[in-house]
This record gives sequence, structure tokens and C-alpha cells, in this order.
Amino acid sequence: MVAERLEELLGNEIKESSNEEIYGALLKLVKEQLNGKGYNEGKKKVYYISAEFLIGKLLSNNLINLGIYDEVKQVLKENGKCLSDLEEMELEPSLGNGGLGRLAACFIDSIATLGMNGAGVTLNYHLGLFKQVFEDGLQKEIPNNWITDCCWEDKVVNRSYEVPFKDFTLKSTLYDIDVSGYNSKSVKLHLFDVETVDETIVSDGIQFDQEDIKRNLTLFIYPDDSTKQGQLLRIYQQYFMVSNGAQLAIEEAKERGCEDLRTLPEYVVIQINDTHPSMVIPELIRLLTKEGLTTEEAIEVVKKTCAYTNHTILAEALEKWPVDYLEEVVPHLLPIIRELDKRVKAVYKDPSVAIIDEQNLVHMAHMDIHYCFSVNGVAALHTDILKNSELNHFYKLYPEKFNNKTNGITFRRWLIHSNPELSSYIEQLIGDGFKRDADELEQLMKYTDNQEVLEELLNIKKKAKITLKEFLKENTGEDVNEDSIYDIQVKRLHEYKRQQLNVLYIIHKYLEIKEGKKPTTPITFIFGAKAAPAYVIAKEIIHAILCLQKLINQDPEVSPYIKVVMVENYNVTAGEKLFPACDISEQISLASKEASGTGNMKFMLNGAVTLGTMDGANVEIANLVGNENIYIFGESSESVIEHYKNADYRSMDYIKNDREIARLVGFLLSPEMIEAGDYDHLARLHREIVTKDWFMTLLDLKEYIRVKDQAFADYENRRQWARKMLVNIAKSGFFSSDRTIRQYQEEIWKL
Ligand code: BZD
Repeated sequence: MVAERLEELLGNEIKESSNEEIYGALLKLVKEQLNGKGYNEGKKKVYYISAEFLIGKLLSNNLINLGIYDEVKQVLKENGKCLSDLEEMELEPSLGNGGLGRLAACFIDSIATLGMNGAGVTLNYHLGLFKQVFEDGLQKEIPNNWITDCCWEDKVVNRSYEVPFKDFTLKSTLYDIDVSGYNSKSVKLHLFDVETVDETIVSDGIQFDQEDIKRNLTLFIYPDDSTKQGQLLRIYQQYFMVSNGAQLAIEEAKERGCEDLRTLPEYVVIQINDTHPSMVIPELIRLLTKEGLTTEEAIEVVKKTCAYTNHTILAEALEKWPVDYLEEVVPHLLPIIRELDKRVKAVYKDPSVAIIDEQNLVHMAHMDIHYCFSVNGVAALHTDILKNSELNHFYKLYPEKFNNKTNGITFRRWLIHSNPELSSYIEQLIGDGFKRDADELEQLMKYTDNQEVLEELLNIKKKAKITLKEFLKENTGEDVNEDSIYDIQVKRLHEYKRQQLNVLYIIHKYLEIKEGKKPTTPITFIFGAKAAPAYVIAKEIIHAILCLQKLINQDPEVSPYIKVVMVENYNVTAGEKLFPACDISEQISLASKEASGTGNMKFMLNGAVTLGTMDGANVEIANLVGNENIYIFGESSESVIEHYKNADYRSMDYIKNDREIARLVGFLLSPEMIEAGDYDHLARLHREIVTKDWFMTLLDLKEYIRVKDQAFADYENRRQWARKMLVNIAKSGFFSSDRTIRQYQEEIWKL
């Protein structure tokens, strides 16, 4: 059936057509089928508003969800074509920075799969997140013009809204992407845009005129916000997104029969993904009063309509906008925000819960907590920290609002699509029920002592490692040994995630080998990470990794035993190759700082063993798999929080009191490193670690080395290791985003 339709669409035989032609026809075929299935419906609808949706490539995912992946692959093969060649042609929409954006994409997949009435709302960033390239050991950012070739978006003709700013009004254009559910109907991802945006104003990397709002509004995702202009642009973006989202929600509610907007909460629930969409609160109040509700009534409606998810306790990531900036962009929201603030101050004298503080900063999270009916964290530990320390003042005011929703990932993309070998082997063992009900993976536990199964798991891992080896060769030019241990840390580059801790371990290993102590099995240390363009120290850490890569891989004495490889432009597509091939998953954030993590779940699902701190969802992974199937190290979140409270951590003390630590840190400025890289860059990183080390790298260094060495030693017993892999896969069902979304539905959305 697929073959005939494809040839109809091609107007030609498949074997006579080019890959470009087949790709175009396949796209039409997928869109037809998605359309034919229709969309989830219902009286009440959830709007998941998020500044980011990191959806990844769509072709294969859609084919899987439509249930025609195998058929298409087969048909193409019979005609001498290869589906993976077509996949290569697609550019990845890079509409997100990292975990938060990818989470939104997994959630939309689950909302569709579970048949819920919902939609995503975001912006149509033309150049998305920058493409990362390495030049002279440094990160350079260049635009990723994914949109010009993207055929997944449909321009919607009949939905356009006016969004008022201080000096002008912009009319929006809407683009929709159909997000398929697994064997189910679709939901829509709405991407709002303005027609006047102009990609040609970008020059020299990702530089552009930040003041020319009409031409730059949706050019990039979160441009540099270290400057006032950058922050103003961000406010423009956020307001444009939420005003469109709120207008859409109201219009659609009316279409679904909402005659009296005081009943809006029966028709609409808005999930605010971090504080980026928080202006939806005053905007919805503004729109409702325009429709005739009193301020009192509008506030009551909003309080029953909006729910807030917190993704971080990092102070610098909690948005606080100066009143002046809001005056410059959205002056019409200020009377409303002041009114909301006044009401809070009338009831609560504690200045720490005010919306507008003494310095005239508007605390977006505070506004969310006062005016949403639900506040959730993204992993059990994170929610506990919110309740007991970070947001304790608020928790005492509104204990009933706080709840936890541990993150999840869609197994369609992160197992079935990215690791078909493992997926079909699991199917062979326990049937295909796990594809709809991830908890069925638990049935794998009956094979923990089955030698044949354990052997096959190792075989599958080996194949994935060979595939990754080929990808690494192409991406980085480096040759890695497929029989080495693949130790992988892929995630955004941030000091709290502590890539620098991993760097210090590699230095330890390098020095050991130089002294004649060689690892039994070679190790490949793999990194992938983008640094925010304005985040200087993060970029210096990338430089240090690239220096080690050069130094080690070119040293014939060391490179047979260890190698370092940093993937360029780590993104969803690269992740799909990395997760299946991993042996050891590095989740080494400073305890209390990683709200959840979701890469940790992807690795676990693909049979990697976690090496991590008791942070975020690692805690839940540890509880599920048990101590013998995970490597935990480092100080607890409680004791880290104590260190911050007492301000008693001094990295210099660790350097003074421990010669080994001093040697490893000192190596950053060794002649070898300077030879491989650049003194100024290395010195800046060195200075940061010695004088500041805000995220306490040295606190956990010794224990990290000890536990990591233990993991490498345990790897030698292949059977034992395979058993750990199996247990990790079997226990990963909890981390399906279907489970997470069911909980949002049952406890928050109540669609
Ligand atoms: O959200 C991440 C957290 O750091 C992870 O621990 C968590 O697993 C995921 C999903 O809940 N947060 C982000 O990814 N945050 C951002 O990307 C971001 C982007 C712009 C501004 C501030 C934060």
C-alpha cells in the first residue's frame, strides 16, 4: 500500500526517483496519513506554553508513530534506496536549548499518544539555537537555518492575532506542526511568528541588530541576554508568545462552547513551562477584562486556569525583570502586575514573597506561585528542595499547591527509533506491550541470570558502539576503539553539571598512564555540549576538553589506552546515536543543582550504567535499580545546601591540603596543555577553579575518582556488567513520559 501511494505521489517509479524526490513524496504521504487520523478532542484542553520545543527530526518518528516505519524501510530497500539516507537529508529543528525544550517535545508526544486534547504553543524561531563548530579549540556559533528546508510546517490562514507593544502592534502569523501520537491521533504544535522577520540581518556568526524588533523577533532562540538589549528582546519574545497563546486559548474555548468566560477553567488549562511564559498571567487578565469581566473575576479565572512548572533552583536562572524594562516593552501589563503585587502585599508582609521587590524587579516565579493553582517540581528531590528550602516561604503559604511530577522521556524516540536492535530484541523476549505500557519492561527481570540473554545484550551494545564509532569518525575525525569502554557525558555545558570534574578525572588517568599504570580495558571519554554564547567559563571548559583531546589522542604512549572525543554540535540527532552506545552515563552535577535530568533516563533505558551524584532523578534511578546497579558518589544535597548556607567551601583549602588534587588542577596550566591550547583560556579556567569554584568541583573529586575507577574495574566482569545493564533497562519503565503526562492529567489538568 505504501509503495503504490508513494509511486502515485512521485509520478514515477521509486527506483527511478532521486532521494530528494522520495523524501518529498514520503513527507506528503506522512502528512496525508496524519491528517487522515484527525486530532484529539474534548471539552477541556491543555495549552502547554513553552519558549522551547526541541522536537528533533520528524520523518522517522512519524513513520514509527503511524506504524509504517518497517514497511517504508522495506519498500525502499527493495528499490535500492535507504531510509537512513533520507533521514540524513532532514535538518533538525533546533527550537530549544536543552532538557527543558526536549521535555516539552516528549510531553507533546505523550499528550498525543494518550489521546488528550492538548496543544503546544511556542515561537517559530527561524534560526533556532546556533550550530556549534570548533575552531582552534574554541566554540564558534553559526546560524542554523533549519527553516528554509522544513516542510513539516503548515501555514494557518485563519488564525492571526494583534499583539500590542508600547510603540507598535504586531500581527502574528501561525505555523502548525502535526505531532503524531503512537498509533493514535495527533495534536498540534503552534509556532507563532511575524512576517517581517528577516534572516538577512544576521552577520558575523550570530550577530544581528538587537533593536530592530520587527525584523528580529523570532530570529533566534534566547539570544544573548547578558545585555540590556538582549533582555528587552527576550521580553518582546515572551510577550508575543503568551499573548498569542492566550488569544488562541480564548478563541478556541468559545468555539468549543464557552459562552461565559467566567467558566474558562472548564475549557482551558495552561501549563507554564518555567517562567518564560509567565506573562500569560497578566495578559490573560487583560484580555478577559477587555471581554467584560471585572478585574476580580478575571483574576479568579486565571487562578483556576494556570499551573506552573519550576525547572531550576539556580538563582541566576530565575527570571526577574526590571519594572523599567517592562515599561519599555509592555506598559499596559504594568498596572495589572502592580495590582497583583498589591494584593499579595496586602495579605503577606514578608518581603521575600513579593512580586515586585524593593529594587523594582518583577519576580516572575513569585507571580506564578501566587496566581497559579499548581506549582510542580520535576523530580522528587527537586520538589522536596523547593518545599523545604528554596521556596519554603511559599510552601508555608500554599502547601496544597505544591506537587511533584518526575520527568519522563518518550520511549518511541529514545528506544524504538534510536535503538531498533535493542527494541526488537526486547519485543522478542517479552512481546510488544512495552511500547504502550512501559512498565512491562519489568518483565525483563526474569532474565537476569539467563546467560544467553545477557550475551545478546552485550552483542547489541557492541553493534551500537560500532555505529557510534562511525559517527564519531565523521563528526570529529577521531578514530575510537569499539572495544573500549564508552564513558559519555552529553548535556548543556554548565559549571553545575561539572564537566570540569570529568576533565580532572581524565587528567588523573593520563598521568597514571604516563607513570606506567595502564587501564585493563581502554576507555573512550566522550563529550557533547553547547555553551551559551555569553558564558565565558563554560567556553573555557570546552577549550580544556578539546586540549585534552588533542594532547591525548596524539600521544602514542597514551592513546592506545584512553581517548577523548568531543562531538561537535551536540543535538537531538547526535543524541540518538550516543545513547544506545553508552556503557557509563555521567550524571555528576553538584547535588541539589540538577532539577531532574532526562539524559540520565535515556542512557538507563538503553542499558548504560549511571555514574552519578544523588541529584535530580538520579535519586529515583538509584532507588529503582538498587546500589549494585549504579555508581553513586559525592556529598548529599543536604550537606551541599549547608555548605552554601555557611559559605564554608574554599577550593583553595582542597588544593592546599591534598597534593593529588593540587597536581590535577595544576595540570590545566602545564606545558603540555599550553602547547595543545591557549594559555589565556586555560588560565581563566584555572583561576576560576582555584579562587571560586562556585559549584564545588573539588569537594567530590577524590570520591569521584575512586568510584569511577571501581566502575571501570567492574566492567571487566562482562556477565556481571550485562546483568547491571539488564536491570537498568527493566527498571526504566517509570521514566516513560506517558507516566508523567498521566500524572499531570490526573493531578493537575483534569481534562
Ligand atoms: O530542565 C532543565 C533542568 O536543568 C533539568 O534538570 C531538567 O531535567 C530539565 C527538564 O525539566 N532546565 C533547562 O533545560 N533550562 C533551560 O534550558 C533554560 C533555558 C532558558 C533559560 C533558562 C533555562
